[in-house]
Amino acid sequence: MITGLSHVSIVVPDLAAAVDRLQRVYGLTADAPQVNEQQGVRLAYVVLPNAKIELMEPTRPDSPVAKFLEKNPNGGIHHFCLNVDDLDASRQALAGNGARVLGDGSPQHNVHGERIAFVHPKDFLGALVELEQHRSGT
Ligand code: CMX
Repeated sequence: MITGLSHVSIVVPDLAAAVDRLQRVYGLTADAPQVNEQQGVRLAYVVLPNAKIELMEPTRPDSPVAKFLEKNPNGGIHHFCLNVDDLDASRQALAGNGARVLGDGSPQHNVHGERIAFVHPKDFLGALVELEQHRSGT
């Protein structure tokens, strides 16, 4: 079951420059950058009361995010992320409704160690959607 909006994710060509710009222009403060080796991204979050803004840059040439930057050199919105209470149940329910949850089912994790999966953009109105299971349900 979908329980809320976790974050909107923007891929940027230069994380430090993006963090600096959000601070200077919008007064938004990002937390310290962290690396998610599995996903090949360095990221920082602006934490808002109801959701986060995630800023990401690739850490290696074969990062999926590097592929996105090749197509969009100035960056842009990459995905948004919905919280789910049970990732396996959501995967199964969505598959039963004809929506493709990407990957072979082997576990993927966000930088906080929570389980994640991605829904094929063509099966969510053209937008890439991440599903994130709350830590309590990991
Ligand atoms: N928005 C819309 N469409 C997108 C997209 C995006 N951001 N990224 C890819 N697509 C489209 C592709 O164009 C492709 O379309 P076609 O089937 O028409 O060619 C399709 O989706 C599949 O993309 P692909 O790159 O060919 O497929 P892969 O299996 O190689 O990659 C994907 C799947 C999209 C999940 C991967 O590229 C990706 O972006 N992974 C997300 C990595 C990420 O954001 N990790 C963050 C973790 C954050 C954390 O730690 O919190």
